[in-house]
Amino acid sequence: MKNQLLLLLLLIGFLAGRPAAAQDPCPVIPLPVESSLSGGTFPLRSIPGICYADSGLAEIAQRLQYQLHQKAGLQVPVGPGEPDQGGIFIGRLPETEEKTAYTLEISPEQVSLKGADPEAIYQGIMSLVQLIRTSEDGKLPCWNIRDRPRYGWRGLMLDESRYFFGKEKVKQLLDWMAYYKLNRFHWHLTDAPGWRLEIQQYPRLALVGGIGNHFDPDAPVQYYTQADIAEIVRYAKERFIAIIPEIDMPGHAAAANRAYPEFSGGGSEKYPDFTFNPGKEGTYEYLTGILKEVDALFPFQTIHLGGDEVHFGNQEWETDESVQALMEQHQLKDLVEVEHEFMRRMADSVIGLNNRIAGWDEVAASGLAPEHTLLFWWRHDKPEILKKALEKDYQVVLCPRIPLYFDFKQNKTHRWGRVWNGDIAGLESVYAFPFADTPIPNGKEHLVEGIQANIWTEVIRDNRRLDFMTFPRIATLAEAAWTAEQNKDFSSFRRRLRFHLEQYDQAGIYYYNPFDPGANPEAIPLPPR
Ligand code: TNX
Repeated sequence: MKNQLLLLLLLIGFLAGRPAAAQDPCPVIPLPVESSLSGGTFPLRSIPGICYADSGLAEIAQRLQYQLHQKAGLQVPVGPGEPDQGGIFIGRLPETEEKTAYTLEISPEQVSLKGADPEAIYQGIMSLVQLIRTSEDGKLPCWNIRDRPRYGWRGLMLDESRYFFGKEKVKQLLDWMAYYKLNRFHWHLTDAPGWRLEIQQYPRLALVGGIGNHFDPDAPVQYYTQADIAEIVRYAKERFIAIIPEIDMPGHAAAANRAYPEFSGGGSEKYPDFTFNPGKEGTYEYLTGILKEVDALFPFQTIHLGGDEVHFGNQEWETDESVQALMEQHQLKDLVEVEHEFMRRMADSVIGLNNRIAGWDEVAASGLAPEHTLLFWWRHDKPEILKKALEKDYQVVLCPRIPLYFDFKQNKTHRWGRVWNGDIAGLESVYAFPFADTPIPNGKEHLVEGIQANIWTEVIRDNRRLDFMTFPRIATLAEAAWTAEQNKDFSSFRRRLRFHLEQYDQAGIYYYNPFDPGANPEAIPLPPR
């Protein structure tokens, strides 16, 4: 009896201590759709080469070469070649397969990575790099992976108006996004505290509007030149990430109004000069001129016009002569209708530039053409807005405050960060999104392009706190956005996450540690004393 008990204990101990690879489907984050392990290992220390099937894959093969060098310390020559030469083969999946799918087949002789195009193959490269980094003794376990994303839109938004982080930090964020197969970077470049984008026709926007931030209205000017933007757009493109710039209007415009007060529509006591003036013809010319430059800088052909929280500061529209004249001319009965009229005019400019209009969920009521419009549902307390928008056939991205606003707390014991009626954005709820009760009407699922987390920065004022609020929630977001619902399992995710925390340590990232919250104390948004 005693011996049997001992044996049982030994068995339990053995199972608990087995390497993650044998116990879990696969150590990769986000978890692939199908993964299985066959016997044997592929030797990493003597890879003869990387060969690619056709010249259209040469560049992506070089990307793999660079990744192996950077992330695994392996230098491997690259060139055209046939399968079965040994080493790593990069090839095409037949056209009958889904365009976003990739396969990764590892045998003791060869690694074969295939996709329809370089973008799909790139996602497979990220899986391969993660597998290599979790392998031991230079031996890569023989995984067989077939994978494809759940959503086409796997986004992250960064607010650089409230706080400006700059090129190097943004590039680092783009690197981690790519590592986790996130593919949309929504860049909130303008808001009340600062305008962060050079506009050639209106230089004061950056030179004057770029002064200050949420914490200090006199902080020295900070903005991206158009050359900086081009550099970052290129950097993102190499990682198959599209950038969506946001030029927030007609509200959240105080920084622009400091630079060009003639287009201000006024504000409120709490939010002075918060809006552009929708009653002046000149405003439309001015903003359209800005959007033309934005269009030339950002090739993804989607411009986000904001459109949120206009009521925070449009009280002066009530008494502004030009707004009153506009209301009379178009028979607009209240200020909300003025807002919609403004959005329709600006939407015409965006469509005229062959761009898609993106906007916060407020613009769902503006009467914009659904086929040209992408809505960002953020007001989690207003589920009916999402439901109605989908019924009207708007395309949507889901980014509700709870659980996808990363300025919210991730642990109730933290002192800083937002809370909504006691609700926070903890890892487990980020992981579980979309929730079973997220109101998506039957037959409208195809209109949900994907999900996105938003990093607002009123409570973030340095890189350390940005890291703390972003990591590891970025990994959690990625699995929610990529992995099929039936494969999601939070406890498996937590086991795989441990190894990623080590990678954050190696990269010098100050992250929140869910296993040991005291290990990295809360990074606080206060200036050092
Ligand atoms: C609401 S989300 C905002 C932002 C704030 C954020 C803080 C949205 C469209 N507007 O201006 O930064 O809440 O959580």
